[in-house]
Amino acid sequence: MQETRRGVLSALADGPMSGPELADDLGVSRAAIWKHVEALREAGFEIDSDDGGYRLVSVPEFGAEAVEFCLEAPFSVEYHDSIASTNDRARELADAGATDVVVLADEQTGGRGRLDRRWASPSGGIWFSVVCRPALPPAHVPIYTLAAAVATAEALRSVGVDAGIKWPNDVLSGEGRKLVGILTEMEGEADRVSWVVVGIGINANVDAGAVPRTATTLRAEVGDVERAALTCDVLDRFDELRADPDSVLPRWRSLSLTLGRRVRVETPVETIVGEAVAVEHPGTLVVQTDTGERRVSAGDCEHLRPA
Ligand code: BT5
Repeated sequence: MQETRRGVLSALADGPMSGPELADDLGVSRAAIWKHVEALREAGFEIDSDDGGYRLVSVPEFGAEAVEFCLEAPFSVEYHDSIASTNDRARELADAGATDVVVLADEQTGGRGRLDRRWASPSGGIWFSVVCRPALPPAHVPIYTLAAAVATAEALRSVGVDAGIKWPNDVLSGEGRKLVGILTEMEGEADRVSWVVVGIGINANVDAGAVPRTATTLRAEVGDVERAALTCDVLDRFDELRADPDSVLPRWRSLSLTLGRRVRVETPVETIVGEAVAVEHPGTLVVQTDTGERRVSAGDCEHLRPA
């Protein structure tokens, strides 16, 4: 968000203020304050003005400004009411050199899962993709996927959802239904990534009938949520985790629904069945099978009943 505009908002968040006071505080003209207030009104902020000055009445429910208003992490936000896929748009921005940009949408018409599966993304959800340029070798990128799962599961717990993580990247409800999917894509050289796009889809204010039967939504679990606040919470946690990668695995383990379970993991080349006994940097699952320990870095994991 433009800096003066952000200044106007944070001043008004503390209480009403007159145009001249705002102008003085922010070091701009009164006409400039008026222009910024008009722009904020257009973006959905309800700002009253009377003899006492300007008063912030309400903030928009969703959108770039709503998220930038509550965000502490240094991301800028590009918002779309409807877009094919936020990951596709984020990849375009990444190819053009962008970093720390979030592409956010209310609806996706071509949402993608892993292996080009379809991802249902009706209006009312929280569909977004984060463009990052970490100084990492490609083999370490899975830690970003785990960080996104931790950030999302923790944020969902803070709004009352009994969320846990199924390896590697599904956030499930207490009954094991999928609430969130994460799709990480990257480009890079052998020793260093050029960009990483982390796509996160949260079934938020959506009817359960609009997502597959194996899934659920926040509306069905806890009722509608404040989407902008939840998006900010996820992004702030993700930003904190990427700055301290060593904190990801301990937090992931404490949210894990997979460790200690019997699992079947389908990898591109084989099927591994056994007990999930550990997760190791950068996100490798260790499975104890009848023939010994196996380490898996990617695949689809299914939780099985105990043998
Ligand atoms: C995922 O794939 O779980 C990754 C989903 C990532 C979606 C986000 S939304 C923002 C960004 N932009 C995109 O285009 N994508 C990302 P996977 O593990 O392959 O799971 C896909 C499977 O989940 C599908 O085959 C369905 O069975 C199921 N599914 C589809 N839509 C769903 C939904 N809304 N909720 C839960 N499950 C769903």
